[in-house]
Amino acid sequence: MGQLLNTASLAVNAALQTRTAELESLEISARVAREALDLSEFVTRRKRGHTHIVTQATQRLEDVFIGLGFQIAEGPEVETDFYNFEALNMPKSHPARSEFDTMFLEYGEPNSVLLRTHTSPVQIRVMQTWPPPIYAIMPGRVFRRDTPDATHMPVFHQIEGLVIDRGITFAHLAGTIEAFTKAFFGSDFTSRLRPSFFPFTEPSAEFDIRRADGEWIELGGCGMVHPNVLISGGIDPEEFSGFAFGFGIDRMAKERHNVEDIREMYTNDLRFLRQF
Ligand code: FA5
Repeated sequence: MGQLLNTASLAVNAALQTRTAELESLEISARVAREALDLSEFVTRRKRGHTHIVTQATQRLEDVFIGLGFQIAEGPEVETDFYNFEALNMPKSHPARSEFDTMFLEYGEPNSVLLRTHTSPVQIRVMQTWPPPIYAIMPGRVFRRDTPDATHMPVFHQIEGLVIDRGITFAHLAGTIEAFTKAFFGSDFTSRLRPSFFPFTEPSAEFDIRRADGEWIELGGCGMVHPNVLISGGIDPEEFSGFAFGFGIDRMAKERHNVEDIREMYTNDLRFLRQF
C-alpha cells in the first residue's frame, strides 16, 4: 500500500509542478503584454538641430590652424579707438580710417568707444599679453555700417592670424596661406597674393583663392606686421618680425558651400539652413 501511495503522490506532485509552471509562465506573458512600452517612436529618425553654417566654418578654420600649431585668442567686441585704429598705425587723421565705416558708441569722449570694425585690435591685445614667439588665430564678430548685399553684411565674422618670431619672412606668410587654402577648401583650390595696402602691415597683400571653375575670389588681407604696430604691442622690431592676416569667415562659408548670396545665411530660413 505504502509503495502504491508513494507512486501516486509522486505522480500528483509532478502534475502539480507542471501545471504551476504553466500557469506562472502564462501569468508572466500576460503581465509582459499588459506592461509593454511602445518604444517605436525612438526607433524612427528624429530631426536634430545642428550648428550654423558660419559656426561650422569657424570651427573648421580653428581645426586647420590648430593643426598648423596655432593657438586661439579672443578680444572684446566693444573696443577703444586706441586698439581699433591708433595702435594699428592709423592715427587720428589717417585716411584709411574712413574705409572702416565705424559704429561709435555714446560712451566716454565722443568717438572714443566703438564696435570693432575688424579683428585686428586683438593682435595688439595678444602682443601685450603673450611673450613671443606668437602663433595665434583670433576669430570673432565685427561690425561696419555696410549696406547688406550679396557679399556684405553689417555684422559679419573675421579670423585674424598673427605670427611673431625671429626671422619671419613673407615666404612664411605665403606658405601658411597656401597650406591653409588646400586644407580648408580642398586640393582643387589655390591661392594668390596681390599687392595691396593696409596701414598696419608693410608690405601688404590681398589674399584671393581660385575656385575649381577658375574664378578668383577675394577673401582677406595680410602682410608683414608694421614695426609701429610691433612697438604698440610692446615688441622690439629689431629682434622680432611677423606676419598677420584677416579673412572674412562668412565669405569663406559662402564659397565653400557655393551659396549665392551671403544674406541667405542670416534669414533663418530652415529650408536653407538644413542643407548644411
Ligand atoms: C581688414 O579688415 C583687415 N583688418 C585685414 C587684415 C588683417 C589685413 C591683418 C592685414 C593684416 P578688409 O576690410 O579688407 O581688411 O576685410 C577683410 C575681409 O573681411 C574681406 O576681404 C572680406 O572677406 C571680409 N569683409 C569685409 N567687409 C565685409 C562685409 N561687410 N560683410 C562680409 N564680409 C566682409
